[in-house]
Amino acid sequence: KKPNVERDVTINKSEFKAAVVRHLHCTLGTDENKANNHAWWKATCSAMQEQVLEGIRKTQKTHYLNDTRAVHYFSAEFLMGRLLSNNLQNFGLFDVANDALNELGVSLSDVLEEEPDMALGNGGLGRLAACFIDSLATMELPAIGYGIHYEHGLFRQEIQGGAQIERPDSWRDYGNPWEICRPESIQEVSLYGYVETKYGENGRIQKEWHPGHIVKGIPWDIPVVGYGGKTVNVLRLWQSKSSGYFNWDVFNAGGYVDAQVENVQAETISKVLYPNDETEAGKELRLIQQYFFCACSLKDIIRRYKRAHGDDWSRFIDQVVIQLNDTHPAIAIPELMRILVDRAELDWDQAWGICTKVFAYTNHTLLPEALERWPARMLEKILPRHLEIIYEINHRFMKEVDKKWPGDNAVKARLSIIEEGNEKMVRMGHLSVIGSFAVNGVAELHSRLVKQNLFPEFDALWPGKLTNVTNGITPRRWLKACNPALSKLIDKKVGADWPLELKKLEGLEKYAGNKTFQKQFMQVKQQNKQLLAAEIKESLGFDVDTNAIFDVQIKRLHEYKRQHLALLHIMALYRRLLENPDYDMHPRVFIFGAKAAPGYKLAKDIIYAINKVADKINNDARVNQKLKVAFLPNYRVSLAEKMIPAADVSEQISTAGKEASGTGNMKLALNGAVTIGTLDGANIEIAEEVGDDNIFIFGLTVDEVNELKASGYKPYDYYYKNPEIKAVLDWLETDYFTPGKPGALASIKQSLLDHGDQYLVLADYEAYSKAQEEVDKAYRDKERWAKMAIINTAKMGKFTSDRSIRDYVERIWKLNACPVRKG
Ligand code: 26R
Repeated sequence: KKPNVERDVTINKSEFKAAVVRHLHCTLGTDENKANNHAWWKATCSAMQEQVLEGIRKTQKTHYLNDTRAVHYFSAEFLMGRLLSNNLQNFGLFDVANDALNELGVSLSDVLEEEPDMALGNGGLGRLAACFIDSLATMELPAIGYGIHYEHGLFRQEIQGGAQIERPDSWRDYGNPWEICRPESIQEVSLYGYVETKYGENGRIQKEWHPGHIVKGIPWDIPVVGYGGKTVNVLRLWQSKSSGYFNWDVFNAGGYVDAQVENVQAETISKVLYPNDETEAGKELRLIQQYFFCACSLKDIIRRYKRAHGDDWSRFIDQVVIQLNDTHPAIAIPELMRILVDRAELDWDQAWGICTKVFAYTNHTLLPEALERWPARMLEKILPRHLEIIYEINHRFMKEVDKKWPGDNAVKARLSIIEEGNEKMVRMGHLSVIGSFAVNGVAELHSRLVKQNLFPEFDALWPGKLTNVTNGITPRRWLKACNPALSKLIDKKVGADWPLELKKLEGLEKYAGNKTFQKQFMQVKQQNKQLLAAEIKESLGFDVDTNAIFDVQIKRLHEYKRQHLALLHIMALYRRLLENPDYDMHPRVFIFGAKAAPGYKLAKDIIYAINKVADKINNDARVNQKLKVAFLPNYRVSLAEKMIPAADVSEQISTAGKEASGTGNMKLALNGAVTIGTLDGANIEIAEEVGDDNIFIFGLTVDEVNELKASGYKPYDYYYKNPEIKAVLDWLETDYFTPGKPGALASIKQSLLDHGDQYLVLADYEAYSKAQEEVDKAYRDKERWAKMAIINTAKMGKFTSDRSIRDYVERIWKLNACPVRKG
């Protein structure tokens, strides 16, 4: 059965073939005999792009004619991955392309592998943005993503001698067939300089910002094809360029070289994505990046609005809603105030009334070190007018606080945008809450903690403003495209429209106990494991047994995510096997993928330790029939698409209260992996959906974590109490895993004992180890496991990003779908 979606695009195999060959000839200047896979990839993209461009044109025309309200998703990161397979899939042309290329003697799957990932993001937040714009287009909602056209995305990870090495990512080096440059929409952005205060005729104080620099923003549009191929929205990414402005002064002063230096500085803005995840570096260039893309995007929005409504601002709030993806674009709030007050000459209250009906803010983390704070001095230098505006916002806000809590200076200090201290800091989270009409966390537990701990008085001040929207993932990429075998099996059981209505997967539940279906389901898993085993062999050079449990932990490396908890357990299993060769366990392969921020020492040490322990275990004939460890280098979207369908077990073992939501947890469960996890983030909601029998929950709850910390957590107690913990920690200090280099892994032990084990690894160790024994037992019961796996897939309906977007649309954005049809 074909998906029950009517499509505008109708192109058959021979037409597709002709288009590919035409592009091979006319776009690439090569031919069928000379073309390598890269050329075939480009030609196939170009053939697709014909359909895509038609879709963009129709969509934009329809939105314009209907004068639609639209959401503008502001995000410093969009982790798109590869686009060809997704676009083919969403246009319903995957099989057409496959057959067409086949007849040309070319393998589509090889061609797809030619595409570099578009890795303009770090992790969860960036990938969420990508899933959201997929859902927005699929649901035919008027939407545009705004971000930065980084020349270099997240670094490529190499592993040398077990250690992470960062290499530049160059996703556009050989051209990007998808992006469309729009020189007609270039914008200019001001930086530095000073503010002049003038007095107008009516006594009105006028502020004029005399910038020191002006840079140009060049927009590149990336198509976002909705499933069904009807709506094609765009992701608009800004590239910085020198404007030439101000350089003339320098030039006239004889500074030709200095002028070139300024050019280089302007072009530096969009050069590289900061690879820090959850650690604020406070770098000037990062603030400039944020302001650069926000200012370009706001100008773009206002230009489009004025084309339809002229200088009448009264309908702005009906047409425009801007979602801030974390505080990275929070500077857009004072920027819109500046435009309205200084440029459009609205009075403050009117301007603020508009602002606070336009912005909504999503918080993605509670970790204190990830909350953005900018030194007031830095803001003053780069954006002098914005700092003034922030002070004015804060001044008026403090008056409001005083009305609610008269004379309470402590509450004022807590709520103020400005953090007083040695160095005055601007808290971007506070600014975002104050300047937005809605604030949301990304899972039930997280949103509760945002309300209770992060912004407590704000909830009392504005009841209802702080809410929850649980994250989701697009089932098009994360099941239909990445797991074709399972998708076909599901089609047969519940029909083919589950990618649009994921709750339909519940139809699988009634087959969960069915022997035949269990066999089919686990056969698909087995095939996927074979594919991943081949990948492991190719990348790491060793074999893994596909009858073993594939136990997968894939996410950025961070202490709170506790990859080292998994590592301690692996070492313990190794030790048990050495002490007792008959130690009873089902063979297991632990598979990791993780990048560490380049400046995060302990995270890099953990990667090194995983690789060193892996080397030893994999080459130890005494144990390697039962135990293997594979750390796959350069974890990224396209690698996730290969790992997730092959996973039996999904590791979601963060310290309770620290992982805002997680989204890998959803992807793995959707593909039939069973979770071992803590009661954290969306794990809690996953457990609610699948039921306690179909998930392995262990460890301290948020309340228990708080109690333990309040009572004075002493990691040494666990070290002395539990001989296995002591043994593996001591083992880390020897040179067993790093021959000739004793102590090379000692920093991990130190962090857990001498540095206080902030993330309670040792406190949760025993519970984790016991839960892993339960996993082992469950897996050995083939029927029980198959049933669990099926139920996990069946119960993931809630976690489609279509549901998340529906929540945003109904509760926050108030948008209407706008069907795009022929013509
Ligand atoms: C300030 C800067 C250095 C920075 C801080 C934090 C840069 C990037 C981040 C990453 C954060 C915001 C992030 O990705 N959070 C993740 O968001 C996901 C999507 O909501 C969640 O699923 C995940 O739990 C959370 O860690």
